[in-house]
Amino acid sequence: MQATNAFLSPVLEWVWRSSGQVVVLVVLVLGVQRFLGYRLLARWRYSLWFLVLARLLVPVAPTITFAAADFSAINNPNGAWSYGWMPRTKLEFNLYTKSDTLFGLIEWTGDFPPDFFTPESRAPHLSFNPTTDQVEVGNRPLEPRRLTAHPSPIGQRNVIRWKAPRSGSIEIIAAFEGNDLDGTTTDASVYHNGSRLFAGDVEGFGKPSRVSFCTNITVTAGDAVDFVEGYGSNHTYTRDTTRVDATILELTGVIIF
Ligand SMILES: [Ca+2]
Repeated sequence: MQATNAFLSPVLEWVWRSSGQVVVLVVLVLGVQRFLGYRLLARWRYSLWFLVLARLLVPVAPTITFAAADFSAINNPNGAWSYGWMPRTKLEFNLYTKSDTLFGLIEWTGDFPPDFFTPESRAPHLSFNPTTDQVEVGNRPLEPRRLTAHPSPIGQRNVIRWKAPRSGSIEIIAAFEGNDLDGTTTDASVYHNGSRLFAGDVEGFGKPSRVSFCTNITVTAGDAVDFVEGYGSNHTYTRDTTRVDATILELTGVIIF
């Protein structure tokens, strides 16, 4: 249910805003009619209401893509989405190359050399709960159909990338939340073609730790929007499992009054 709510939330937000636009238009039409009264010719009266009708009939629903809903355990890239990592201080995107099942979760990670990390540490990875039940791995309860990210001990950052399939206006909706009961300490960022649009710190567990971001931008086909998770200002990666909700609304074709 929570996963469904997370998916519907941006949709309902958009519907609410879109409905508000229709209400504003109706009020404007009524205002013009009242102001002009009998001076408003019948054909203009019909034209104004035709405008309202057209607004209601025009297909205005945006294309909505939600990284967790679109998740693939097989393909990377996966349509507009891809999963990968970046070095701590560089914006070099590297695709994850390995997908495996671990503790009931599907995990994407890279083909890192075995001696690249200390024996007890792990490579950066993205995890997805494919079940309809919460999966608990140690202190990390992962809700059904959700994505979490975990950085590496040397600061390699997780990246969920959305690549624009076409040019137009989009709305980016991002949320990052601590997913370790002992308290996550990570940094969250959103980039558009390497320019940072948002930065925040995730500290703690659950909703109190949540940082979120929403904005409208114009993209050209092929542009990259990156949802990035790093090991935070404390430069340690333990307990750094972070839930990532990444949503894109393509607004091209939507009439906005
Ligand atoms: Ca940390």
